[in-house]
Amino acid sequence: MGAERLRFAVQKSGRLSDGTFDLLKKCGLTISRARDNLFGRARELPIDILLVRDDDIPFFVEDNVCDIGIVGGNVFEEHQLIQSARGQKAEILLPLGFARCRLMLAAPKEWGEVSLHDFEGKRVATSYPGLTNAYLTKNGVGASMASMKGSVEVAPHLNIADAVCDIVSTGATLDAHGLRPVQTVFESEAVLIQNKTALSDVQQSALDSLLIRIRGVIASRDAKYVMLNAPRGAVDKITALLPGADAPTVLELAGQSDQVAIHAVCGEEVFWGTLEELRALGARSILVAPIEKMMP
Ligand code: PRT
Ligand code: ZN
Repeated sequence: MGAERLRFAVQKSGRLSDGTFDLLKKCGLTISRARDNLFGRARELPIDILLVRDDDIPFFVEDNVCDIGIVGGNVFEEHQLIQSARGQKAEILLPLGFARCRLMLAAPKEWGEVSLHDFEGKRVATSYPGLTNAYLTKNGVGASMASMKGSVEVAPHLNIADAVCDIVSTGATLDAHGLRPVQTVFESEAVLIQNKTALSDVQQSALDSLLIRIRGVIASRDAKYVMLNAPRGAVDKITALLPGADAPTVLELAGQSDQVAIHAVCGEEVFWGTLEELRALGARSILVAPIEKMMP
């Protein structure tokens, strides 16, 4: 990897990789992969990609093997807690809004209705002993941790632990193993992390370009361009309903002085319910169009 290129660690394949490569594509980057499938290279910016397991990404960024990386917030924060003796040379640059999940304490259904304090004195199986223990301690609960790399949900059946603290998305895995979620310990999403040491000018300018593009992709993800016609008297009420829109454009319709066209960029998702409310205020010919690119 050239020192004059930004070195970027991403997950080779798994729950982060689709979101990561989709993001890079939307940033206008085409990645050509080497035959060993370990390295990639962006054509449009001086960026080298290292394709690795997610667990290695915080180490690579911290040890300056790579300058930046994308990893789950859960994995990064756990790394920071457990590896704090290493000096924490990595930090979060930007949350990315994909691979959302929750780290949750869960108990066997036989426990019935339980609260956090029922974990007192119990043994909790988890791949996140740092985050779990910190959360329980902060809430005045003393429990012991059974560290496991995977298959955490089977631990109570095997009598390795009384309860678990694991990543939950839909909750189906917990349910299938007779476990019920009790408390969220950590809300996670993919994060862009960076090594704290200074970059070369070329690397810094590649990172600056990448960040502008990523911010643009995130801003336009839920954003919609909304166009509608409405009675002039309803403009205030209608613009108040448009989610996350500031300063819409209001234009008089040709030949109809009591009617206007309203155009607005909505920064948040536009739901069907909102369209019904707009219609009830007299809005007609409502169009909601996706926005492909946006630069604040
Ligand atoms: O091979 P490599 O080491 O790179 O990948 P991995 O197998 O360690 O990780 P991977 O790809 O499974 O997950 C990467 C990251 O995705 C995690 O660190 C989280 O930040 C995020 N993520 C999002 C998830 C989930 N959703 C998820 N559902 N990680 C894991 N799960 C698992 C969970 O562990 C449990 O087994 O899915 C199951 C629960 O799912 P539900 O839908 O049944 O609740
Ligand atoms: Zn992993």
